[in-house]
Amino acid sequence: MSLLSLYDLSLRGRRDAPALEFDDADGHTRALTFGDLDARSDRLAQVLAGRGVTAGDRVAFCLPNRVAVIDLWIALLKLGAIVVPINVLYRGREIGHILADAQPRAVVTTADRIADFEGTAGWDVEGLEAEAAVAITARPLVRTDAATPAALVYTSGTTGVAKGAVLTHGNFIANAVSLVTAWGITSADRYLAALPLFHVHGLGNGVQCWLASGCHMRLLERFEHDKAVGWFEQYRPTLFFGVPTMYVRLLETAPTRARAIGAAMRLFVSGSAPLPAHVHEAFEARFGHVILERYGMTETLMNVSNPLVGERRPGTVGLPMPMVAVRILDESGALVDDGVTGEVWVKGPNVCDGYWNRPDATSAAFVDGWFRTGDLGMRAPDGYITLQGRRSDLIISGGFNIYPREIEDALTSLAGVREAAVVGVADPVRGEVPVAYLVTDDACDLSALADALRTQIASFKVPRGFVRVAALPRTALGKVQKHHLPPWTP
Ligand code: MLC
Ligand code: AMP
Repeated sequence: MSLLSLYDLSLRGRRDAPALEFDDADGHTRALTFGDLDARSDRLAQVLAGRGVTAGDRVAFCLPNRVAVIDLWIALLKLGAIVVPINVLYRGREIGHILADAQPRAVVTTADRIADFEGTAGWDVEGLEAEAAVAITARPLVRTDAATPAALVYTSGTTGVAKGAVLTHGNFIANAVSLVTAWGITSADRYLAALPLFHVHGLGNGVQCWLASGCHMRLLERFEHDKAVGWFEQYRPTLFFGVPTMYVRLLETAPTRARAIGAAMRLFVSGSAPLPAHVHEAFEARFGHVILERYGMTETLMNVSNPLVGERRPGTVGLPMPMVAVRILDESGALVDDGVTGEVWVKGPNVCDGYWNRPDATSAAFVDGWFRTGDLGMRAPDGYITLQGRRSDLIISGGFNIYPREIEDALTSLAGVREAAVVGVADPVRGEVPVAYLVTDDACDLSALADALRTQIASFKVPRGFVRVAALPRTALGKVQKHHLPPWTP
């Protein structure tokens, strides 16, 4: 089965059913049926084929959430092409690396951003939409199956260089089928989509669950915390997927409004970063709902989830997903006992094929068919898994990943910065924020560093604090001992 055959249960099987609501560029709310989505993506596929896109080609997009992302996703799958999502917050360094690695035929983006993709064909999304509006409605005849790559999703590696996880049609199918089953999603659900569609939480979970179940989706351009309550009240969703920062923001909702939102809701799901137990508890008190926390990765889609029916245990990520096996191993590769911390390894049809162009990274990540997540965890005797950090020094801020090494490299490329060490510091809203410790020339102006970085890397990666130190604490072998850096206060 290809992903498209799964979608056809909705696209062709529920043609006249309302599928999607979104705001167009003029701020008008528009509605589409599943049949409309099928026809729109057929037309867009014809336009893309006319521009030379064929099976196996990579086509990137760098767009905020809008209907064009949905049309593109389905159209590119219909062509057997490989979708490369690019975070809209990415800047020069990040974009340059993805383009050089994925070698996309084109990047679909807004007119104002085409210049950011120098060296690659930039296709203006509005131009594509206008052409598609008058194209013929015919589905291309391209054969795809579970092994066909569907997307190349970049995720930062421990080396600081982002790697493209090759996610197949089969990976997305396995993830969609397990989530729809495990979380009881049906065509009666109403899903409020506020997560960015350029990451797997929004794309691999949100969009897939929607199309596989045939439920209704309200697409928001992005999560804006001052407007979020209004959307919940207006749309009355039954289903919401969010990162912990969104739940922290939602706690500001007045109690009576929160209760009313909770009364219409069936399921709140959290993931992509740890949900603090106190947020879990405060949310239950305010909204009358126990958030269901789950654990996934770009490379594996969803691995572990608290149950829909049964105990959703705060501070844990629950039990392995229906098709996923989980083992926890020590440094020597031996299974650890219950209650003992080790590295989480996973296996299942959800796990990606490997990293694009990176045989070494791929063989380092896979051992005997098991994928090493790099996450540390522990299993309770009743099977519930608790995550306890990572083997690497990944920082997660608002659900976006930050590898210190990438920021350190960007910092040391700036004039006057001799050495840099970046660490994550706890933040009540974003979970963590990055802070930089620097050894610099006397003339180096710390206050200018943030602006200089902003042109190179995404704003969420720009350190919130810059601290000058005489030297970085190092081991005898020269490795920076980040835990010996002085504390930082905002
Ligand atoms: C955030 N910003 C955005 C944006 N999201 N800008 C454009 N589009 C978006 N989608 C920018 C803002 O402009 C601002 O920039 C900064 O981020 C913070 O914005 P805010 O309005 O203060 O937001 P806040 O209330 O803090 O919430 C941030 C957030 C965002 C939660 C909306 O962090 C977010 O969308 N996170 C989701 C990330 C995600 O999907 N991760 C999944 C990865 S997959 P400035 O310049 O002021 O800093 C994965 C696997 C798995 O991890 O298990 O799911
Ligand atoms: P990404 O590379 O963006 O896909 O991020 C994946 C990482 O996010 C995982 O390896 C985990 O470290 C982290 N993560 C995802 N879900 C959770 C969760 N529920 N609790 C803690 N960490 C999580």
